[in-house]
Amino acid sequence: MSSATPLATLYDISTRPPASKTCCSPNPTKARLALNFKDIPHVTRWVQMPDIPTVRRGLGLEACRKFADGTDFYTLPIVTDPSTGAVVGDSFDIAAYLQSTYPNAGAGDLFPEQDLSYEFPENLPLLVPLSDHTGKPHPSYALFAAKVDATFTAHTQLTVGGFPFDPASEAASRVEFARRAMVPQLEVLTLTGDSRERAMKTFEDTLGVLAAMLKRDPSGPFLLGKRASYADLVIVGWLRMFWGTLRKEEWERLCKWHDGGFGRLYEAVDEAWGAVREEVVVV
Ligand SMILES: N[C@@H](CCC(=O)N[C@@H](CS)C(=O)NCC(=O)O)C(=O)O
Repeated sequence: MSSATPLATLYDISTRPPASKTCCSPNPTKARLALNFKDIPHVTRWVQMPDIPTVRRGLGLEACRKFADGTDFYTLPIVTDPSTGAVVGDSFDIAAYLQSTYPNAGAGDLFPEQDLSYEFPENLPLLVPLSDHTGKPHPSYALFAAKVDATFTAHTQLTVGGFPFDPASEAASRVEFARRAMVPQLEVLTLTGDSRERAMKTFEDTLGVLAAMLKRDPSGPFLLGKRASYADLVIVGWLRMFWGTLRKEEWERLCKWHDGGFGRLYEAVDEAWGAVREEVVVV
């Protein structure tokens, strides 16, 4: 690759400066982890939350999510890859694109064969899905990702009080989130005291099934023991959200739940592939 080759770009949601240290949106994180896993040189472009629809439409992409009322929900991540002309606007599609375009790059196969059957906790409320997993490549991974999304989404009320909004768009983002939740102010949703403790306990219990999967191969921190895959990156994308929003003491507890599997997984993935590559000099 010559220095003139334009780099891939990851569009991520801007958070409190420096965003490279505070970013914690789960789906953009999954895309970052996949790009770094594949060792694809790229730059990160931070997008203010209210600008996402304009940026997405400007890149010629339709919305891949809908709000509960059926209207378009414009989201990130997006990855553009000038070496192929690809513009991909869904975290799972990005991982599948990287695997098919760069099969042997970086740490290798993102989708190795493995048993990802995940007994979905039955008591989880059915939420508007973040993605439609049907018809995707790597179907067992797509289904697993959809279930992991639902598992963590059911507990996002715990993240409300701590989200590191970028002050440049914080006021507008709060108004928009309150509108979506149909509450007068976002603060109304913040859990405190006993209700927060109960929510933490339910969260811990719900994560038991995933924790058991992580224990199947104790040779390493990943689902496949020593070998990481996209399934681990999906879990860590979500853990990152809780890393960035829970109180410090709560995050430390989460890391220790179920014999510490989530803490070990987060640390291993973050250390290997978590860094934000704001600029990469290619020679
Ligand atoms: N299915 C999409 C979902 C993407 C998604 O929900 N992104 C969230 C951040 S994690 C977003 O962009 N939210 C924008 C907003 O809330 O306005 C994917 O996997 O990429």
